[in-house]
Amino acid sequence: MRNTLASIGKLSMGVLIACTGMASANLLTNGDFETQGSGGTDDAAGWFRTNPSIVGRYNEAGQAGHGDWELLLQDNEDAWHWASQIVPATAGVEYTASIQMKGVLQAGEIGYVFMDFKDSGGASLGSEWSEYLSSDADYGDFVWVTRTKVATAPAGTTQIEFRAMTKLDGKGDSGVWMDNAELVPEPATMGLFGLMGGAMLWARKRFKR
Ligand SMILES: [Ca+2]
Ligand SMILES: [Ca+2]
Repeated sequence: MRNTLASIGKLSMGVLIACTGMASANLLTNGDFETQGSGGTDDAAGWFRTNPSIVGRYNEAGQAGHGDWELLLQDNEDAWHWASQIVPATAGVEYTASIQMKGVLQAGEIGYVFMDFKDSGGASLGSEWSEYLSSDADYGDFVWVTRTKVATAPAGTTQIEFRAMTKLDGKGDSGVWMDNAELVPEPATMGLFGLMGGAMLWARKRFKR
């Protein structure tokens, strides 16, 4: 009996290790904005920008955990602007989108971590996002915070557009810096892990005493 329990224990430890390994799989390229693209120092490799004169890489030393480069979204227009990436995705899978932000915002201005779920033709199937506002409890001028959104890809999803986005008012008195963008799917082996947990419970009940 002990052997049975020990082998179940070993097996689930192996599954647990497999899950831990997969949990850190960031689908985004250059989420830390450290890699320069072909368009100059303000171009972040792998990222589309709505307007290169408003959205671009920003060099800042001495920010622990942020390397040398961040993404800066400037307050030059009363409009939505973003840096984005489109990555393959699977319907029914839960995705966690997160990004760190700091800046100066006036009332009504917003920073977003944003996901748009798309079908194979590129049509939107729905969007999910989390907001960064000057009225947030954790807001302070130039204080880094993290915003996270968890959502399940709807039926028909084959890709996700991830956006690091702002809606500023164009008065030139605001700005949002973003860094360490992540888009992470739930571990594919989570179902199996749940199964193993159930098997262990059953084995404990069955063989106790
Ligand atoms: Ca960085
Ligand atoms: Ca402003």
